Amino acid sequence: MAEFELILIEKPSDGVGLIRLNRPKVLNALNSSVMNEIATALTAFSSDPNVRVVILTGNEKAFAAGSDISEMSGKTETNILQDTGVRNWQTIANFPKPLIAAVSGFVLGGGLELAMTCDIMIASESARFGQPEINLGIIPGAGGTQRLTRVVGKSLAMEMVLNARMLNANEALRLGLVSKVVPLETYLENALELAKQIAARAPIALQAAKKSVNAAFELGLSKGLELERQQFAMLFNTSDQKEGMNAFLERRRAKWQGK
Ligand code: DAK
Repeated sequence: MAEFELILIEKPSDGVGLIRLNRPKVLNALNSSVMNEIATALTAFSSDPNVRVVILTGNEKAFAAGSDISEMSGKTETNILQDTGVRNWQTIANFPKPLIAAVSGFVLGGGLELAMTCDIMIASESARFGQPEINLGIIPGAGGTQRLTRVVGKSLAMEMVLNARMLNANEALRLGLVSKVVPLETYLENALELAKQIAARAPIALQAAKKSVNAAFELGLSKGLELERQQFAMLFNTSDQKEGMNAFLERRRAKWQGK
């Protein structure tokens, strides 16, 4: 894997890759180099058969406090429109394997947008979520008005985007923005345990499942059901489907081969 300066890469357990944002002095503000590194690491993980699930995390104080304001401040409309960095966001959104965000502390602006691009969010009790861009005279630009609204609904999304309202971890849990809130000391451990469990499952089915659930955000019901049916049928072309069903019938544990 390539050398990185602003993220740390680990393989903490069989089948699990971990990306840790590492700009603690600026609360993990996301500048273009960090985004390039995240996209590069994910591209490498996507073709690594030994990685089946990836965790994206920051530190206890901040997952990420947003895009780097010092990098953004002098930009013009043309700079923004021509910014090729948007490709990194697409790489993250299109990452085919399950991606878990383990978040704590500040999850703001582009940081929340990044976490919402992941598939599952596990939060520490200290996590705070917000889209405070309005305080800078801008609006969210990497999905905050779209992904957040689909999760929390219009009225609350409007309050968050128009008035920089923040959510605490329990509010985020109640709204379904995160799937679990755990003590600060164990949030990463918890995400790792979940990642290990998912990594032990049938790999092709995992990718089909991710693709199908994500289609619920992109497609209308009929098209979404059609895509689900196609993905379901495709799995009957894999050895893992035969193995999974035979193992059930023979009352033994399945051995997945990823084919
Ligand atoms: N950018 C740069 N530096 C930041 C930063 C940020 N977003 N957030 C914090 N820092 C830096 C601070 O400047 C400070 O640096 P020093 O002064 O020590 O050098 C250090 O981190 C510690 O921050 P504070 O001293 O402010 O710490 P506090 O605990 O007092 O306050 C805070 C924490 C999170 C409440 C505060 O730092 C804060 O309000 N930060 C800014 C939060 C914010 O406004 N976030 C939204 C940024 S705009 C797009 C992709 C993405 C985006 C848009 C488009 N495209 C692909 C098109 C996203 C935009 C955004 O995220």
